[in-house]
Amino acid sequence: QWAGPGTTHNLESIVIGRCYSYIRVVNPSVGEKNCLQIWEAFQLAFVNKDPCSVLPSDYELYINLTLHKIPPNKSLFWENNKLLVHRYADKAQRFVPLGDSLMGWIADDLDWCGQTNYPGVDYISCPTTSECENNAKESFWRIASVTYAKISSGIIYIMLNGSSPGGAFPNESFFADYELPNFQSAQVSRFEIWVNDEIEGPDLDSCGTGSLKSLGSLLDSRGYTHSCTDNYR
Ligand code: ENP
Repeated sequence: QWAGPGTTHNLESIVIGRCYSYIRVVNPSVGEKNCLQIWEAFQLAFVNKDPCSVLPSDYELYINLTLHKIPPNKSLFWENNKLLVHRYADKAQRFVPLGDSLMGWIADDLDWCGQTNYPGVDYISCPTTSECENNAKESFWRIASVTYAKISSGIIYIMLNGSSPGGAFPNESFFADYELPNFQSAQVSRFEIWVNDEIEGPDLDSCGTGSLKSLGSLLDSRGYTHSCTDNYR
């Protein structure tokens, strides 16, 4: 029925397992969390519901239960370079991008959506954002992005892809729409932008030109100091 992949099988086991794995092995510094309650809060947002009627606020309990501090200077935002960012971040060892925080770690690469009929979850297909905006995944990442930006502090790092055909900084992006408006200016010292081209890839965009100019202006208009480095090693 829908264009997106259906719910990942064994979702409950994966969510609960990832939660325990995160708090016990990956990043025990976040302290004790109730993984069963976290699963209950997660499924509460979408199970047995119309897959196009899930709002970001439906995940509020999940966000509150998974929340932990992100150390200053450890936040890393990105666009179109997921693999590089997460290899570099090294499971929260070097940086803590949203996908390496508990709320993002649990959901990363999973698919999920509900349906009103039995069994309450659609394992066949899920709506994409072009089919309906208020879908289970989109709403999840929206509230997660807003929350992550709000709790980020110190130097804020942004890693972008200089070989991206649409420009390193797409003007419609989670960063522009949900993160940039939600930084707490009093706790942010400055922005450090890295523009990395793909290995052997084209150099389509770089610091100070094209889409990076727009990002610079957006940061200026909000009064933030920023610097940019091309192909930071
Ligand atoms: P894409 O399209 O390159 O990659 C999206 C994939 O990364 C999906 O598999 C998604 O898991 C997972 N993911 C991890 N963090 C996020 C996320 N944070 N997000 C959406 N998906 C995420 O990434 P996008 O869509 O451009 O998003 C990058 C954004 O993440 C940046 O704004 C960055 O600063 C932010 P799943 O379960 O959906 O398959 C926010 C939105 O941290």
